[in-house]
Amino acid sequence: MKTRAAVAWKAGQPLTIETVDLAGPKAGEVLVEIKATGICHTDYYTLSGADPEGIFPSILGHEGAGIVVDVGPGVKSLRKGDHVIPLYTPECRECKFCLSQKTNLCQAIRSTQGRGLMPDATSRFSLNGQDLFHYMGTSTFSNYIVVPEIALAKIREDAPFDKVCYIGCGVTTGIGAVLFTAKVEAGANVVVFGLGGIGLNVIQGAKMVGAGKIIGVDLNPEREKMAREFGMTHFINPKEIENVVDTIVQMTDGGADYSFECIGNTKVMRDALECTHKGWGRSIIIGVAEAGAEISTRPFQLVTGRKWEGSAFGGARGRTDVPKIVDWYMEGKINIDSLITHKLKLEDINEGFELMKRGESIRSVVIF
Ligand code: NAD
Ligand code: AHE
Ligand code: ZN
Repeated sequence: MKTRAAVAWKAGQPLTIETVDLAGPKAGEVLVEIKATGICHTDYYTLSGADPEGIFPSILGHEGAGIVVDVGPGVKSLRKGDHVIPLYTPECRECKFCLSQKTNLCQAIRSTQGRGLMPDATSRFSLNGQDLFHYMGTSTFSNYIVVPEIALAKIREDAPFDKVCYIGCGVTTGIGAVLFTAKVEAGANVVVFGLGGIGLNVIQGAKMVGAGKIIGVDLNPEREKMAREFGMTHFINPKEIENVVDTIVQMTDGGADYSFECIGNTKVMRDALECTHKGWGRSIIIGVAEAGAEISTRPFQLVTGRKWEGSAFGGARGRTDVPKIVDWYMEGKINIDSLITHKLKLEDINEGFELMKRGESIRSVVIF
C-alpha cells in the first residue's frame, strides 16, 4: 500500500513529505494507521546527526497512537479496530530481560530495531525501489506503519489519539522515572533539570507521589509558570546564580533525595549527581547525550553514598503499564492537555522542530 510520511533523507536536513510504499505485515506483525504523533527531543537528536544509531534515509517518530488495520499470521493479542500505542521499548514477556522483572528493557528485537529494520532484518518502507529505514521500531511520522505485535500497547477506545500519543514517550518517560525507576516516596526533595516535555512530566509525577520540595532548573525563564502549575515549588535559572549545586544543597538541608536530568547535557548530569544528599541521594539520567559524550565526577561522590542511575521509557513495561497510564489520563489523574502547546499538519512537521529549538513549544503534535 501507499502511505504519506515525513522522510529524513540526511542528518541536519528538513524532512520532506513523500508518498511511500509500505509492505504488508508479515508473521507476528501488525499494520497500524497512525492518527497522531508527538515530536520528542530525541527525534531532533537523531535528525541532527548526534545519534550513533541514526541512519538515513529513515522515517522518524516514536510518540504515536492509532488503530489496527490488519494483522499478520500468528498475531493473537490484537485485531482489526483495536486502538494502540506503538512501543519503542517492546514487552515480549519471554526474553531474559522481561523474565528478570528487574528491567523494562526487553531485548527481543533490539538489535534489528537499532539497525532500522523489522525483526526479519528487512524494511517494510520503500520509495522508488529504495528501502527507507524504520526508526526506534515505530516510525510514527508515517500515516501507516508495520510494527511487531510485542511493540504495541492496546488502549481503551474512548481515549483521544491527539492527547494519548504523548504517552508513547514523554508522559511515560517522565512520570515513570519517578514512579517506576526511582520510586520516590512522599516528602522526598526532588530536583528536575530541564523543564521541557520530559521534565514537566517528572514534576507531575513528583507531585503525584507527594514529594516535598520540587525544585526545577532551566535556562528558559518561560518554563517557570507551567512548571509551577504542575507542582514545582522552587525555580532556579542557572544564569541568575553563581553555583547551582551549592544553591540546591542549601535549599535542601544537605542535598536533594532525588534528582532527574532531563536535558542530555553531561555537565548538567554532574551537577545533578553532586546536588544530591550524602549517604542516600539518587540521580536519574533521562536525557540522551550526543555520540561520544562521557560523564565524570569524583569517585568520592559515589563512595559517600550518592547513586548515579538511568531510566529509559520511565522504566515502564509498555504493554502492561501504558494502558494504565492512559486510564490515569482518562480519569483526570494526570494532565496532558496543557503540555500539548501546538497541533500541526504533517506538511508542517518541520515547524514543530523549529518550535522546539526556539524553546517555544512543550509538545507539538502532528495530526494525520
Ligand atoms: P525539550 O527540548 O522539550 O526540553 C529540554 C529543556 O532543557 C528545555 O526546557 C531547555 O530550556 C532546557 N535546557 C537546555 N539546556 C539546559 C541547561 N544547560 N540547563 C538547564 N536547562 C537546560 O526536550 P524533551 O523532549 O523534554 O527531552 C529531554 C531529554 O530527554 C532529551 O535529551 C531527550 O532525548 C531525552 N529523552 C529521554 C528518554 C528516555 O527514555 N531516557 C525519553 C524521552 C526523551
Ligand atoms: N540510540 C541512542 C540511544 C538513545 C536512547 O537512549 N534512547 C532511549 C529512548 S529516548 C526516547 O525519546 C532508550 O529507551 N534507550 C534504550 C534503548 O535500548 O535504546 C544511542 O546512544 O545509541
Ligand atoms: Zn521520546
